[in-house]
This record gives sequence, structure tokens and C-alpha cells, in this order.
Amino acid sequence: MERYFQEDIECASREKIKAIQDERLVNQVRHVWENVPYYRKKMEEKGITPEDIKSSDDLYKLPFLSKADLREAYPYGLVGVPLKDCVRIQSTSGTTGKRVVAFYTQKDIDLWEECCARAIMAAGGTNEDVCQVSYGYGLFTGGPGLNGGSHKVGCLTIPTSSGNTDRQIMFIMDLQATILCCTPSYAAYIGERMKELGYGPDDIPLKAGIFGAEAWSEEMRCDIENTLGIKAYDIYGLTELSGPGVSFECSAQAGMHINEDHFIAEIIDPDTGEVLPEGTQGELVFTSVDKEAFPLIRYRTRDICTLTREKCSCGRTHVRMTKPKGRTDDMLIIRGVNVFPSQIETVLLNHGYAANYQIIVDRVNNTDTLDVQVEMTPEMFTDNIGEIETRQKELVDGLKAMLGLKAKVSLVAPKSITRSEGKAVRVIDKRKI
Ligand code: DLL
Repeated sequence: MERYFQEDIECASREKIKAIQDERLVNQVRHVWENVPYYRKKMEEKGITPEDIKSSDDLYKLPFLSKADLREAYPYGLVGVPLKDCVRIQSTSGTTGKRVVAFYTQKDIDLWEECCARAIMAAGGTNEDVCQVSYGYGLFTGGPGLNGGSHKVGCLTIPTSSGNTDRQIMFIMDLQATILCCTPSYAAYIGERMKELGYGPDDIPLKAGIFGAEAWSEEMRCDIENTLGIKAYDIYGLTELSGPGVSFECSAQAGMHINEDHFIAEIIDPDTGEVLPEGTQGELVFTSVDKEAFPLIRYRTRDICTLTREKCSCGRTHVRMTKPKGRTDDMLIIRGVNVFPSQIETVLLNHGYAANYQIIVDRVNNTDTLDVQVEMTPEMFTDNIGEIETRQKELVDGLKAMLGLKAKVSLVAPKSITRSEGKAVRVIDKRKI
């Protein structure tokens, strides 16, 4: 039996959804015009006023927002309400420069948590479930979002956060957790550790997992489902728009339903900005329609996917997006952490190396690996193993401090990394996604 958190809206007719979007978009644009000078200026530059936006059909007239805008307006430039009305911030996992900081009023948090509650119920959750939230808590949106959603459904919530894997397994078994929320790579690791401890799927009560924040393949889904003896559901979201729950999978596991009463999705050609027809692959763009603190109009996610409004067997009517195929930019997501090659470069150069390096990302036993190969400069070149190991460790520590992530570092001889005549290929991503 399909379960819904808010059936009237999740299964509303397309006409009703459009009517809601039309009305809310008009108000959202006015809100932004009146309260976010940064975006108002963009509208003025395009010669657009709120009067030009009469329904969602006029969305295409509005200027885009990008991550560069968020950086430029950092930290308060896109906030749409007085700070006294904001109750929380969340932030992306990037650790340098101007990270994305999103703001929330209490109403924003309530709506976000409702989106997560929809995802939990779509995965079969009810108030009889015990939901273990093993996403990170803190600035990352994964833990707080699913925690709030779990409360709204009425599940007994176990806020373990990520890490301490043996304890995760102990809680799953002792407290009889039925739903697990974490990144897919962590779910795979929990499964692997369980096996090592001699437990199989029949030893744990889990029935469903809600996994997202990073790309994962159908093969990985299959592995996780078998190892943990569960049904594994995908969930998508981004800090800028609230966090997890922008879209989520239902029992059909055939794309993620976008919460269209809160977000209007478009697919554009990333090069021209032209809106593409349904079913065409392109960059996903979102417009929030009822956010107070951090309203975003036509925000370019840089995630590549397609949309479909074909009927779904679950009864939900909201548009579905495919799993993001990749990103238009060079940001890598490693074990759920956002990593920019430029951050790695900064560490290397700060330690006296030249920009002759290669980043090799792979997935071994369902866990992402990050291998940084960097050339010693001729001045530092040595074959003294002890010295090389000391230097490698310095870089491992430097990368850990910059990225919050353990990388493997291999120092290689000068001139051993192929030079490029055009754009350098610095990243080799061997993950099959
Ligand atoms: O990852 C929010 C989240 C938390 C989603 C927990 C799901 C579960 P950010 O750290 O801002 O927010 O990263 C957002 O992660 O633009 C995608 O590129 C990627 N991403 C998120 N979910 C998925 C997914 C959270 N299910 C960026 N599949 C997004 C593939 C995903 N990529």
C-alpha cells in the first residue's frame, strides 16, 4: 500500500499543481523584488518587473542565479527577511573560500521537514518505524533534514549522525531500526562491516534505506539492497534550496518526484540557457516558490538530468527527475563531500609543489577513493624513502585539513606526469556511475 504524508498535494491534478505554482511564483517574485536588492538589480538589468510575471509560463523571462551569484552575495546578500526572523543556517561541505550559506525561517524549516517526511513515507515509513539518521549533523543538511522529517512522520528517531560504524550496527540491532538514512556509500560500508562481524540481512530489522547526497548507480543500489535486505530509495536535494527532500523516490523507484508545490523545475541547455523540452537531458534549474529567508529564482544546479511527467504507478503526480548523471562543473563529490580540484591544487602549491598533479577518483568496495599523484620538484627530488613518506604525510594532513577527507598521496618523479598541450586533464574519475 502506497503511503503519503500529504496525499492531497502529492497526488493533486496537474491543473491544481500549476495553479499553486502560478500563484506562489507571482508572490515569490514580488517578495524577491521588494526584499532582495541583489536579485532586483538583475531583474532591472533585464528590464523585467514583477508585473511581467503573471504565471509560471513567464518564468523564462527571469534572470538565472548561479553559484557565482551566491558567492558574490555572501553572506547576507540574498536573504529576503530581517535576520531577526531567521532561525538557522546550513552550509555546504566545501571548506574554503566563500561556502554556500543558506538561511531559514521557522516556516522554511517546517516546509523542508515536510518534504523529508514525504520522502520517508514514500519509502513506506510510518509512526511505527524506528528511523536511524546516519547522515552528518551540523552544517550539512542531511542529518537535520531527515531528522526533522522523521519527527514529522512520528518515527522513533535515532540521531546517530555519521561515523562509528560498529555503534551504528549496534543501534540498528538493539533498537530495532527499520529505516536507515545515510549516503549510499556509507550504507554500503555499513553492510560490509556487518558482514565482517558475521551478520547477514536476516539479522537486522531494517526494511528501507533513504540514500542520497551523492551519485550512485543502479548496481550499487542492488548491492546495498541485497546486503542489508532492504529496499533502497534515492533522495536528492541541495543546500541552496533547503537540503534533502527537493525530490525523492517512491515505490516505483523510477525517478525522483520533485516537490512541485515548493519548487518549479526546468531543464536548460547549459551553454545557451535555452529551456529544453520535457525528456531532454540538460542542466536542472530550480525556482523556489514559497521560501521566506532564502528565496532562489532560476537557480542553476549544474546537475545534469531529464524530467518526465509520465504517470507514475505510485499515484503521485509531481514531475520526476532522473538520477543526476553528473555536473556541468568540475566539482567532485567524494564520499558525499564536495571537492574542487582547485582546493587540492592550493594545498599542493602551498607546500612548495608545482601544478603538476593528477587526481584519481575511484570506487573500491563501494567506497570512493581519492588518490593524488604529485610530482616532486627537481629541487626536492630524492630517493630516500623516509623523506618521501614524511612529505607524503604532510600532504595527506594538509588535504585532510582543507577537504575534511582522507586522500592517498603518491609523490612521483619530476616530469613523470604527462604534460598537456591544451586544457590539462587533472581529474580521472574511474567511478562507473
Ligand atoms: O547533498 C543534500 C542532501 C543531503 C541530499 C542528504 C540528499 C540527502 P549539498 O551538500 O549542497 O546538499 O550537495 C548538493 O549533491 O547538487 C548534487 O550534485 C548532489 N546530490 C544530492 N543528492 C543526490 C542524489 C546535499 N540523490 C549536490 N544523486 C547536488 C546524485 C546528488 N547527486
